[in-house]
Amino acid sequence: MTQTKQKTICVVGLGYVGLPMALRSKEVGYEVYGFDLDQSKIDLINHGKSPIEEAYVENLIEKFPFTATNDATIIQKADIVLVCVPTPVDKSYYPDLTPVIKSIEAIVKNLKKGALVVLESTVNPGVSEEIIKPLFESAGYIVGQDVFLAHCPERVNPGDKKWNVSNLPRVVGSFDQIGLDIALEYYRTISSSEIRPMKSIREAEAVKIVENSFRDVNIAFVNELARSFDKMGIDIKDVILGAATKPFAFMAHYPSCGVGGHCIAVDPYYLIERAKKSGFDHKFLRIAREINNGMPEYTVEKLQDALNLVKLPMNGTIVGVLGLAYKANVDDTRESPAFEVIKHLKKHLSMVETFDPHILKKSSSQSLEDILEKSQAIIITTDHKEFKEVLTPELLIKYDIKVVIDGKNCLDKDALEAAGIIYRGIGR
Ligand code: SAJ
Repeated sequence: MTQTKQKTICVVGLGYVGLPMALRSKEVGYEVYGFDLDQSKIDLINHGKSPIEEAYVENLIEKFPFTATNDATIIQKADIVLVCVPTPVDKSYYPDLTPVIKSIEAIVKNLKKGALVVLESTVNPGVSEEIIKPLFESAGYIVGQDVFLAHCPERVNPGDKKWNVSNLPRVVGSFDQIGLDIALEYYRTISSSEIRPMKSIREAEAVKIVENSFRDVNIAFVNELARSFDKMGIDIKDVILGAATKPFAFMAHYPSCGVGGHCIAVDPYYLIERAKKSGFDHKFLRIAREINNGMPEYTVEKLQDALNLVKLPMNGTIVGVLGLAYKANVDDTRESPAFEVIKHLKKHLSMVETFDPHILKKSSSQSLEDILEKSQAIIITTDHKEFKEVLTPELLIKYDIKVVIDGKNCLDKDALEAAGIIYRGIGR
């Protein structure tokens, strides 16, 4: 513990990744500062309030307060700087490293000599070598002497009650042994699990991209199956649950109205684009992305087929979209398929109502009853517990909801159909 007390941490980027890291570092005894551009976020943190709906953060933020600021000179205090900023893609799905580059530029101007800079943001193999290291060298730093660089890909899983930064296994890579050793000591102080040193910083960068591309292609696999089984009248949820009884060599994934979030929907593009520069085309990753990106439109096609059965046109029908978050029980809308579903509904001139109990500010209705009152048909785009536990046949009949499109296969198909409601899931 004495070692940690001598070290100061500065976290650059106080979001889903940076905030847990700052709080955990304070909890184990480091001196901690946070740097962010968003003044409203800074004010909340400095008043012991969490700017995000995340249990781990909400539990620690009052107990382990730290100073947040938008003054980059705070970085001068740090022995270890963690870069935890977004790595999105632009409209044409091209990687956007602007937040990372801007963060490194601020660090270059304010770094204490001999400090360690760890990039936690997800990037493709090569970013540390080809972009980050040159930014330090062009400012006169000698990497491995004046500054040490490492990569430890974040593994934050929003809403996860079990895994968090205090118990997650991590991987770490660096350009040199000193940088690796400092990083290993830090991460072994904050996490009780394995911290695996990687052969180099490139392997560390590749790990996260591989983890998330693995998930994306497996989701695409079941999304394609869903479209095939819809034509053959096979219930894919039943098939997946059946396959999941196999105790080895099968890992269940589930079809849905789309893949959202700042990880799975984004990370494969980083690898696709970088590999292209080395002359390799990731056909399989590209096709998986196309399949997943096609699910919102497919979901709206299912609504169209169902409305035909009750002689309701898409044009003018009021459709309630239940859920704006990209996954259950979070308030994060990044890359959420709900917005693609809404776009396709509007293309068909449907009237759209929205309700998400975790994101009321962006909802047109402010309660479940309100949206059911207004809607003739509904699409479940997020499987929040507030929907799964409440949307019974009785409630839907009370509000005369004739058609239910279950974009997350989270409702009881048989019960709804027995009540005379037209139910369509994704692959069931
Ligand atoms: N999704 C499906 N079918 C599935 C699983 C997910 O359609 O079988 C959809 C979700 O609805 C969501 C998107 O994919 O829209 C992403 O879901 P996710 O459960 O992967 O959630 P994320 O984006 O929070 O992913 C995080 C990732 N963690 C990190 O990047 C550190 C991912 O690596 C984890 O595998 C994932 O959590 C997890 O396992 O929960």
